[in-house]
Amino acid sequence: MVGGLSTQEVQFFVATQRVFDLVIAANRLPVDRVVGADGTSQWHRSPGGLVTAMDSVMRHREGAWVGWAGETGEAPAPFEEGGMWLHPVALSDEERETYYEGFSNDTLWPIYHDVIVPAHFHREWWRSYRTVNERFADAVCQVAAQGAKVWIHDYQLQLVPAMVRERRPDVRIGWFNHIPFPPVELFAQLPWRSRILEGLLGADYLGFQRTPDAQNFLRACRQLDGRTTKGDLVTTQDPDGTSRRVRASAVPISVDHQGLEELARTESVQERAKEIRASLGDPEVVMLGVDRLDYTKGIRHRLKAYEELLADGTISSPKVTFVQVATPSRERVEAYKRLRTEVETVVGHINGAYSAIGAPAVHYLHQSYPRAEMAALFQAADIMLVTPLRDGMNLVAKEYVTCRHDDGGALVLSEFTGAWHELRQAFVCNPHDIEGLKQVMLRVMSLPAKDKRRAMRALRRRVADNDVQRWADTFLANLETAPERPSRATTKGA
Ligand code: GDG
Repeated sequence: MVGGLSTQEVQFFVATQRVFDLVIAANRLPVDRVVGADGTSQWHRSPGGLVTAMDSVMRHREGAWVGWAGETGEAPAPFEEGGMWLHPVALSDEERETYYEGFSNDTLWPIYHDVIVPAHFHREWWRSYRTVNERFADAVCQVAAQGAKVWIHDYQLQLVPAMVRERRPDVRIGWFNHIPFPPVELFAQLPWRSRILEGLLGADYLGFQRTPDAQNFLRACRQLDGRTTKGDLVTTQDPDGTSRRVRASAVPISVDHQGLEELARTESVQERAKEIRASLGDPEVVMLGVDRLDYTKGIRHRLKAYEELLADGTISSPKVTFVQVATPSRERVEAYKRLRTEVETVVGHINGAYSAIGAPAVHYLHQSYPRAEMAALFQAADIMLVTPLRDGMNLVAKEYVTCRHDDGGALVLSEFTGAWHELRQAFVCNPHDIEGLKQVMLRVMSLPAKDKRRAMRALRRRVADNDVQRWADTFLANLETAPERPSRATTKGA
């Protein structure tokens, strides 16, 4: 008997099911079910940073993806879609509230994003998080071939690494955190902090967006649980008493540079970009924001800066026009409902005060768009405003740069994004500093085109060199070479 499953059980699974050498586990499958007017249903790609990145990675690899299909109740049977084996995990109505909206999005998300809104702690949310993580671990074990690589994603599944290890010590386990890992002072607030560290330390390799995130994790292991760390390695003991080392380091995520640039170069996208500018009334300056409607993204801050510039007469609409795409997100969580009301009130206020008939000062779009439309919007924008208060990476910044094959446009980027650690030629801002943000906007508007082009060329080189395939290759190579289990096993309590 090894861990939770006997060798015979593992062999039974491997012999009777479709199993894979690479298994992805993420909260959501990369697809949503869309039911047509005739009642037939189809699977469409779901939006969001993780899916955007992993979808292009998996197009070049064979593997299975374990995740929730987005509807509560019984899980659909596993199926193949776009060359990938999708293995749905069920969530009940209650689990959606407690594991997903509760513990993941109302406890962990705020704690991991500098407590921009207060985090809520409920023991029943934690119990549900554990139960759902067990279910994910079971599903992973069903589709993992002997010795497979298991790549677990994000804050919703932090207990899965240890749960998989317990059941299947034969597989190699990696985990990647798409969001920041908080400083120890914030992480320490979590009543279940040690259980989360134990869960993560079930992995062989832990990947983070930035080195400071990995360092926060290592510090938490040292300061909260007294574990030994050396460089990027932390020593842990498995439940059977075996001592192991786990590596925790930075592997910054990126975008499918080639694929997206090809899309942006198509004639239809370039035509559409012109059309967008024309329908905005051919303004002198188009500023653009594209975000999930999330309080971490600094949408209110950039609106405030824009409003103040209009109010003090430094700029005027429609000469300068602002387009904000705010993709619907987590709409059942209270903090997100409040944010939506706030943003829409501010937009209404700005438009009431500064619009002309047929020319709103802010074009606010609470909708989701096809990728080609996003590429056209990026090309239509003179200034891209990426102003999060805290963001693991921010793929929108990298997508904008990728779509600017004309070397046009300018990227204003918050210093609190992971992207800023790589995209140093962007025009940096501190979104909390509204005065500073206004100055950056004005500076970019008045800067000579040749200076902006030089900055854009450098940004584009950076993203082209570090694309999403390179990110995935590096992660998987790190997982491959992560410290092996030392041969000398210690006994419990030794
Ligand atoms: C998390 C972390 C990290 C948005 N609206 C539409 C649409 N999107 C796409 C964007 C981009 C993605 O969604 C959003 O990615 P971000 O990175 O900006 O942000 P999160 O969703 O918060 O992602 C983040 C990321 O994971 C990856 O590790 O960078 O820090 O928070 O790709 O283009 N795509 C389409 N229509 C939309 O309306 N097609």
